[in-house]
Amino acid sequence: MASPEVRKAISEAALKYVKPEGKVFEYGTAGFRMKADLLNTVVFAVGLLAGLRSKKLNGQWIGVMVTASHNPAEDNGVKLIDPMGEMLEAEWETYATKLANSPLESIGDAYDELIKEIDVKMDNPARVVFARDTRASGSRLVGVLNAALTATEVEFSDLKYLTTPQLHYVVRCKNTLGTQYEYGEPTEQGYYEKLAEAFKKVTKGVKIQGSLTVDCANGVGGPKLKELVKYLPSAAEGGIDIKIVNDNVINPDSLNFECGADYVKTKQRAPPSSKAGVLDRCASLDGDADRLVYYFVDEGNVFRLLDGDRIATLAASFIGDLARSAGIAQKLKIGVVQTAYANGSSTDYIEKVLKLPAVCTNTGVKHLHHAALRFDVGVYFEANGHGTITFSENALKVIKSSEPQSPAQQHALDCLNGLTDLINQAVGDALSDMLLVEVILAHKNWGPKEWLATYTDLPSRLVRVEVADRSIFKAYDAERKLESPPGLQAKIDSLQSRYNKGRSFARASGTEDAVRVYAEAASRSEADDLATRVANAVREAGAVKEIVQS
Ligand code: NG1
Ligand code: ZN
Repeated sequence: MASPEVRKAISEAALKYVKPEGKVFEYGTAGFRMKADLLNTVVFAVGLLAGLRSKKLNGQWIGVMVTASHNPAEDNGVKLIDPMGEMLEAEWETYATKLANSPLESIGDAYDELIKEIDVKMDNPARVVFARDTRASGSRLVGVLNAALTATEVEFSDLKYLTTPQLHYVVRCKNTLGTQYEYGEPTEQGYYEKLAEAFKKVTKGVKIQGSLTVDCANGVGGPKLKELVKYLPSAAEGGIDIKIVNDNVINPDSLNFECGADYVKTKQRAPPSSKAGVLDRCASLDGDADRLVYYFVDEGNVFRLLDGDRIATLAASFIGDLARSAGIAQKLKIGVVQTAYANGSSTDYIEKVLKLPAVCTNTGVKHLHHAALRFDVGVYFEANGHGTITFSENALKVIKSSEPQSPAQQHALDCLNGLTDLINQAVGDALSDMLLVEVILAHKNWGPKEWLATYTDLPSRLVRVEVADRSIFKAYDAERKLESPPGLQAKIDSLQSRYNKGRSFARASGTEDAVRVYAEAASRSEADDLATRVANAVREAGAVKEIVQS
């Protein structure tokens, strides 16, 4: 039980907020995310829970990130980060949901009930570190977080503005400091130094050609990339010639507006502001810099997207080659983890050309991350550009302790070693992923055209369908099939069988009030047609249910 002082402080602090009437909150794949003005009481609840999570884990640091990623400027969100920089353990998502929905008048009781249910030792210390993206509502929400942590006597550190992956990095560093798993200096500067050091190691002997234009979605990635550039070698010294665009964090409305990774991926076009020339490498981050996509304009003036699937295949092929050159391929189990949104051609390429296992999981990086941990080297990316690579303890041991038999083996081992530092193993990180792509392209001596030539994407279409109640859409088989509403899956199966290389599925979004329909097929018109037909079937099934319910 909380002490009477803490109970009193919670009640007094909670009085300042008003819970939006009739709104049910749910901790989803991206934490809580919605219109920023609805979030006060949710953030308050998350603050209370963060302290409990830390106490439960004997005072390890827990992270709280205030961001709504690629959502519009008027939204915001909040999510918890576990000690190793990973997403919050699934069981605790239900506690977060419970606390966020508890009436304010009795939030102290709900807090005490949770302490009992989770069996938290209240004498343990509690430590929380938090940060936010550049949204205007962030400072108010951080104030709410501060109030919850103060009321519950939690030690906390406010790191102001950070990218989401930077906070994940700091959390992992803080909790591994002084142990054999030490991950780096637990500061923003430590993050830049670690990346820059690793970048120098892996670019030894290679030259990075041309320039890279980075669209920062007018989010926190802009100022942070500018900072990172200060630590990297200049183009003249063998570094990357980085041109930063869409880095306006002064006008809050410009965030993610007609720019950023989500815009580029979903619209399949460059931001209208783009001035890139033919074959220029371009990249887009999202609003909190955990997603990355590349693109370019080819000689025929056609826009070409290089999405998360492309980054995954590029990285898997490079690491596979390095492991072979280093003579350690037999000792490392390398695998790629994707979701159902991965283009079918990328999966074929992984299995048939790279000859690596490809695993499909539910949407949401936490699912991919866990599946990746089953490999020695687990490459995981969502098609939208969110992902990273994990190295098992065995992989690190093999890479660090193998005796090279030749200069070529030495070079490959050094490069692999550098990669384990360059890659943010806690979470998908657009800045780290960007350096990784640049390094690989330089090693392979490839421009974006050669990268694109590895395989040909099947034309695909993603449609958002609004239905009365998305919760009736229940999926299974890594969300590739629907068990409810009844009859819908059979309809989708029958539709997709009519198209050459047709594949389609529908699932309820975890972050928006909608059902998403994905379709791919051998030609653009077939993919569009299949998507339209499946979307109609979803709309009908949703509407039928609505009538049944009323
Ligand atoms: P939902 O809304 O559940 O489809 C979206 C993305 C996920 C993931 C989460 C979290 C797609 C199709 N879906 O989830 O991949 O990134 O947001 O941000 O891109
Ligand atoms: Zn994001």
